[in-house]
Amino acid sequence: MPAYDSNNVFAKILRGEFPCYKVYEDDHVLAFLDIMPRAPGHTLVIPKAPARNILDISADDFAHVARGTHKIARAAMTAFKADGITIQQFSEPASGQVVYHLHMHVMPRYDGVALLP
Ligand code: DGP
Repeated sequence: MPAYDSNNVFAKILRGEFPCYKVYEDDHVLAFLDIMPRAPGHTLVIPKAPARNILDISADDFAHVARGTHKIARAAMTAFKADGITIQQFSEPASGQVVYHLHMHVMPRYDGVALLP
């Protein structure tokens, strides 16, 4: 697996070099709206620690990501009056990963409504 590359767009967002619509931030994670939403309120939760994907992060650092994802999923249910939540995470090209800084997709879902492609 290639090493972490700090030129990726989410690293630039973390450094403040690229804009984002911030939803939540603490010492360990940042959450912001996905630029290509597959559902209303589609949010990405990323670690501040440099990690290419879930295969490249310590269990301790991932615990912070899990905690942030849990918080965002519950908040999104209320904020977007959703019926459910889909969590997705892609690691490495074979899975469909495009941006190489670990991110959790948090997507509000509605009864009978499919995700956008
Ligand atoms: P993937 O690596 O396959 O999980 O897809 C990357 C996701 O990141 C995709 O849903 C679009 C989103 N994305 C890509 N570039 C940007 C960006 O500059 N800003 C934001 N907010 N989202 C981005």
